[in-house]
Amino acid sequence: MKVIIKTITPFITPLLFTMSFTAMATNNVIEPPMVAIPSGSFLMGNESGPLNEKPVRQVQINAFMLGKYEVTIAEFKQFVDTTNYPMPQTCVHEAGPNWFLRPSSDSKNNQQGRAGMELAVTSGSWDNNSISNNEFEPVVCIGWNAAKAYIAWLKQETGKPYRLPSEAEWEYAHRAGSTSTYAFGERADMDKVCHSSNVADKYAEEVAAKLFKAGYGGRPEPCNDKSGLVSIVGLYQPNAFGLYDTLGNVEEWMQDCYVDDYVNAPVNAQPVELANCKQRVLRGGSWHYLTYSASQRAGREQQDFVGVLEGFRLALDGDKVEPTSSTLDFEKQLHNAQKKQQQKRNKLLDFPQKATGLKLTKSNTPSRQYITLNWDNLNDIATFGYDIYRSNSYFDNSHKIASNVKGFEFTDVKPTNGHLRYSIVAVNAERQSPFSDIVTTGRHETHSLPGKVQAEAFHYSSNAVIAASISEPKGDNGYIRLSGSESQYKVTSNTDAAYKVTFRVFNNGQNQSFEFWQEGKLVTTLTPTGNRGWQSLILPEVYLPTGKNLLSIKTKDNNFSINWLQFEKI
Ligand SMILES: [Ca+2]
Ligand SMILES: [Ca+2]
Ligand SMILES: [Ca+2]
Repeated sequence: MKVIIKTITPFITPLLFTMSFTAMATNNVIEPPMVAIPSGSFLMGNESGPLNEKPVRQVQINAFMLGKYEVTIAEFKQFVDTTNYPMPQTCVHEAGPNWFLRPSSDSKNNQQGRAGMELAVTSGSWDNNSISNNEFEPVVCIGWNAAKAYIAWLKQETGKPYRLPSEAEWEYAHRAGSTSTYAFGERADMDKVCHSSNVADKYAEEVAAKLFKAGYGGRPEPCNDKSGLVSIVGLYQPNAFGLYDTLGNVEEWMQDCYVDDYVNAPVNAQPVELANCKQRVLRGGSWHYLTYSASQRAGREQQDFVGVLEGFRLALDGDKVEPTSSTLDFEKQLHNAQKKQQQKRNKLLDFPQKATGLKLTKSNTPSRQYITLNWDNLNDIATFGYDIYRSNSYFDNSHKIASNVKGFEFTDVKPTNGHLRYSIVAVNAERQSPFSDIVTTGRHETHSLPGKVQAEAFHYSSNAVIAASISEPKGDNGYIRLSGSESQYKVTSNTDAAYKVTFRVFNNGQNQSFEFWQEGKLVTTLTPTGNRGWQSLILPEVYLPTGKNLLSIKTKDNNFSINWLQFEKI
């Protein structure tokens, strides 16, 4: 029989707990499924990590039980419905381009070292916020205090001394015997994180861009866990102890008061407690963060902080707990929800792989030139076709010239004149790969004189970096940077002629010089002078015979920049 408690103090006294032990046991309350964690010892912290993970110490843990999942909304709902506990009605839950920060004129509110930004606290609650979407997701927008109140209620209802885990217990259980940097391995194994955890993955990057115009700096974890936001609990592989979602999904409140290091930390499973504790520890990262290492300590949010990224799971002393019928029923319903979710996810198309091996060939017919592209067949089931992009000069934006091309070859039958660049993108109906490497027609080009030769349209270079200048005119701002290197140009002069040559170069004020070579012979060395910035340097006269000439720019300096060379007949 369910015992209805109308009001309850959030911090229950031991006396009340003792009274409830026999009187209030009930079979109706959902008690979270628990997993037995064996006793043992482990090295907590990371000697090569940040200060707050040091010093590493050996910690002894007695056998205990830990929640198999993060506590869900469905479970938490029982507590709120039964007790009318005054749940927080504001929460940091609304994301935008700056994620959970918003502009603020009060510098006192600055967050995360960002001037003029504060946490976006808006009205929102555990049962009504902008992220939660399913009762089998972990409950969030609760804060540490309401988590404790739920636990006190559950204790009273069940007679079992449920509690929050200590930080030491949590790290021990999360590691489940592993000693690697991450519970699943090392940084090099990061593509595996998506099997076990909901983190800021490639899918999250895509969803964040769509929903919030936000992202993860284009560098999410290199895999797809198919959750853009929070997920229902237990969807990923459990760890060796049978725990789900310790890494990722939502961060988890610990019992411990946050202290900046482990100097005086206990060597057993006891939580750190301080008088007037203001900050509690959070562990395990979330869907919104890049993967946390096994020793990474998070959050230390104010104890009264209420946010959408923080949840919790329960601990219980002992090594065995008989699941109640409502617990079994809850898990059955959860499994149904997981199955449904899994079916949805199976339909999600994966990210196509980036195309490799792109090659360009020119085929000249008397009337016109064709450009043919070829690339590798990666046997990628997520790739349905390829979009083809072309830019008509080095710094023209690229335009899509063909969509969803099947196969591994494409011929551009209408190439424009000039230095074309091609790149391709593997696509399916939902998403696309990053752009492939670029191929260009710019090289192996012969320039007709008189005329302007763009430095970036070289025939050969030992190490030219192509870039665009913001201070040169638009449309003529492509240049190359040479560092102790060379770029060569094939030119054709229509007569034997003397030319005035103008070099458009950048003067960085450090007397950078460059050499102008003709057919393997040094013609002259030039050094820009005067004000810092782009300038035109003139070589008054150089003789070029009819036909092909090989010209070259060489420099011994670093980051020497040249935009173009202009040849005018004298
Ligand atoms: Ca994710
Ligand atoms: Ca978690
Ligand atoms: Ca140029």
